[in-house]
Amino acid sequence: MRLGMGLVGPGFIAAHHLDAVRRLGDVEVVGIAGSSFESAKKRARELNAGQAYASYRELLADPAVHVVHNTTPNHLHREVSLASLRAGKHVISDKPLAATMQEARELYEAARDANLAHVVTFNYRGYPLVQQARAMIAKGEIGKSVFVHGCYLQDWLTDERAYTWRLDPKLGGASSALGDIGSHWCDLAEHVTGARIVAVLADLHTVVPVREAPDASAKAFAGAAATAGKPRRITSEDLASVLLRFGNGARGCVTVGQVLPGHKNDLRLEVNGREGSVAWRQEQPNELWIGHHAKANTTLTRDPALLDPSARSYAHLPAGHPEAWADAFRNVISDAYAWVRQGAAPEAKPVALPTFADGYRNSLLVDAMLKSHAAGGVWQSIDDPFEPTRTTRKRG
Ligand code: SOE
Repeated sequence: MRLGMGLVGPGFIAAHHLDAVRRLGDVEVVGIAGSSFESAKKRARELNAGQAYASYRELLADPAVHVVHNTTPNHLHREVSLASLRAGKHVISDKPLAATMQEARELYEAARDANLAHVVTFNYRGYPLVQQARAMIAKGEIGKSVFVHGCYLQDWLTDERAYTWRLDPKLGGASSALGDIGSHWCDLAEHVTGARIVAVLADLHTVVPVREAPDASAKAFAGAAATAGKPRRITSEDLASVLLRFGNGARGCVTVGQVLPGHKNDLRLEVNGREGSVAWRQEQPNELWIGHHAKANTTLTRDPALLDPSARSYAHLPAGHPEAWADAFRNVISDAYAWVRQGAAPEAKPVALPTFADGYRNSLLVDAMLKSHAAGGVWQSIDDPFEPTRTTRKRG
């Protein structure tokens, strides 16, 4: 059966959702909804994305749409995802799952009980060498993990004339850099190690406390505005350093920032075990560094023939033909549609596919970091009352 997709919120990331879906070959792009009928029509033309709907409710009423991609700004995630689930649609939401921890929990509970696929685009899981690192750790190849560290650094907010809705707590949520990109790192660290972060100690900072940009709707990576606009006071963080403790005893730390010249999309994750280490960098995604103490270190280049069977299906080209961001994104979307085709049964969920449970879990982490900082930089444990990474659900 050909599945139909509808997209709500045709901004920066929408084109990549459409690209990923088209590459699957068996999904029809039915149409898109935006902030107005006019904007939907314009974007539908630009993206060749089927029909334009006057509102997202109209899109949800269309029986040809089976899966909704929610790529709205954060403050609309809850409303659109909840309405989609209630309309019986499978949902693929951009991260963060919602603007607040309470909203994320509400969405997780609604998804858990809905018998529908619910996916959050923690897309960095889709890289073959990320899956390779996960498989190696799960198989004990680096021994007991003792240290998990890295960073997620960008520079697109360096200029004080750069602005984005992500910096407005009403639209982006209380956290900016941590919610936008720290969230990706934490998800990846937990996914790769198979261990939970159980406590955090965070130091947050706003390097650029006043911004002068005319266009509040500017997209990520849009760069500085040509002219200065009215000054806007910024309260959310653009820089963060966080110490971490994992449930398996490992220690960790991560630095996150979006005002760091030269760093474009610099996500790095390293895990040191008692027997060896693995390290991966998003900007060199076809290489996995494998470190040893008493023999030579190696670099594993992405080669389907050399990958663990669990990672192999995430690599599509032979060695020497680099794969990157769009390919990893497509892998996550491909897993999402595979789950939909299996009736979204919890036991059929591809292991690497991030769900609303992971989105909720992630919001608990970001919330704990905000609390840790607000309390003056104290250890804050993660309040995780009901094991949300299990995708159990009530059967109706
Ligand atoms: C902007 O910081 C952004 O687009 C993030 O929102 C994405 O999650 C990340 O993948 C790339 O950078």
